[in-house]
Amino acid sequence: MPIDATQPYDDQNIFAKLLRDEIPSKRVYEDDFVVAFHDINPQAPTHILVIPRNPYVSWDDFTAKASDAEIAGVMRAVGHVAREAGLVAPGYRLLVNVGQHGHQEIAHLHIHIFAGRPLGPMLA
Ligand code: DGP
Repeated sequence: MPIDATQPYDDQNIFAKLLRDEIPSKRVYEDDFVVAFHDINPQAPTHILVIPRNPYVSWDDFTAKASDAEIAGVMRAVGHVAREAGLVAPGYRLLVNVGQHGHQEIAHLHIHIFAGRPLGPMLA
């Protein structure tokens, strides 16, 4: 079920638990700003999620509240993860779902990285 992107942050969401290592994940990268891990239900041969360590419900929450340094740190980390995974030459797609119409299901900001095959003009 898609979430309401305007809801307060709930520290019992799945990605909050994943950050606290209360549920397992296949991590591929982490730094001061983010943790990156494989999506449990991949929609492409490579499907990685990058999430901020700090508690933001959505892209809206993040861009409204995060410092410029944190926004830069998260964006740089996304680029780093894609580069380290060898995705730049073949290419990849970034996606952020927001709220009901965006079909965001987990109420902790996550940036999708899709790759590994030609993705066509749109995923939706
Ligand atoms: P979205 O629709 O943008 O909220 O995408 C949520 C993604 O999160 C979806 O692709 C599946 C993934 N996901 C859900 N639960 C888990 C989990 O427990 N572990 C991992 N690794 N991914 C999860």
